[in-house]
Amino acid sequence: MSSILFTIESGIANIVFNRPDKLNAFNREMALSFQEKLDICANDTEVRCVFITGNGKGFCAGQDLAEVVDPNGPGMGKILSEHYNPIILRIRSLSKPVIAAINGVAAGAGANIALACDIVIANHSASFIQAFSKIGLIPDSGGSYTLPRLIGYQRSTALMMLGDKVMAADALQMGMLYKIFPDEIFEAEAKKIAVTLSKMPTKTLGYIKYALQESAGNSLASQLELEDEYQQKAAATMDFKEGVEAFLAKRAPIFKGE
Ligand code: T3D
Repeated sequence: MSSILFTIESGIANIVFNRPDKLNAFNREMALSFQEKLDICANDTEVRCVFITGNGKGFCAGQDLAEVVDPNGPGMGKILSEHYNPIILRIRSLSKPVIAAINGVAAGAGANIALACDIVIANHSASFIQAFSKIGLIPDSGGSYTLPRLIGYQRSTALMMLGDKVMAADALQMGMLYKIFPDEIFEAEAKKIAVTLSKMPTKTLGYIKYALQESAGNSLASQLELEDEYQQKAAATMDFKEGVEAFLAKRAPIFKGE
């Protein structure tokens, strides 16, 4: 069975981590397959939103630890440079919104892949664990970059040193997530967000994503210039034309992502 399930339907690319008996932990094959699927999402103009979730009771338990000690495995030297770093950079550079729908535990690289996504939502049972220190590793997959920017230095240090499990409600309160939903309605509510995004002005959503990411290293003056640059690009899209025409005609806009 494939370690990643992948479909494209009505503008939404669905990526499902599919090693449920291992809580969807990543081995090399799965990491490379995920990169390949993200490349398809980036290049296929039909895709207007990416939706990532896990099969079974977990979202993703990070690196498959059996592979780490496997003499025939990729070896520690390659796991970050060939697996997780390219995944995080692909998610961040994708010019379309990426939703992480956290359906259960997200640990280690699994937690930090989630935090790299643009919109993170979770069910009530979901949890996040910076599990690295418990096995003698430092947080990777961008966690030391994303987490302090989301929840601050103090909380990040505590979570990363102690490796405590954070339930979805606490993660929401800390600022790690956008929304949480009861388990029974999670899938339907998560999909509603994806459907909404898939019908929005896709290029503009990409500019929003890049502007926010670039703000991390910019002065106010540089960010104002950047907003000007992206605003001109957004104003040149067909979707902007459609948005204004629809507003003036008092009708719902039909955005095509062009
Ligand atoms: O170079 C490098 O390697 C650096 C890269 C690092 C990236 C990382 O992600 S490092 C962090 C790796 N992940 C972890 O340390 C988390 C390990 N897992 C856990 O601590 C626990 O499984 C959880 C807290 C996530 C969930 O606990 P629980 O009690 O709900 O489930 P469980 O019983 O522990 O796990 C269910 C099964 O999944 C179990 O298999 P079994 O006994 O039923 O055959 C368990 O072994 C397996 N599993 C869970 N996580 C992993 C895993 N198998 C391999 N690797 C895993 N990471």
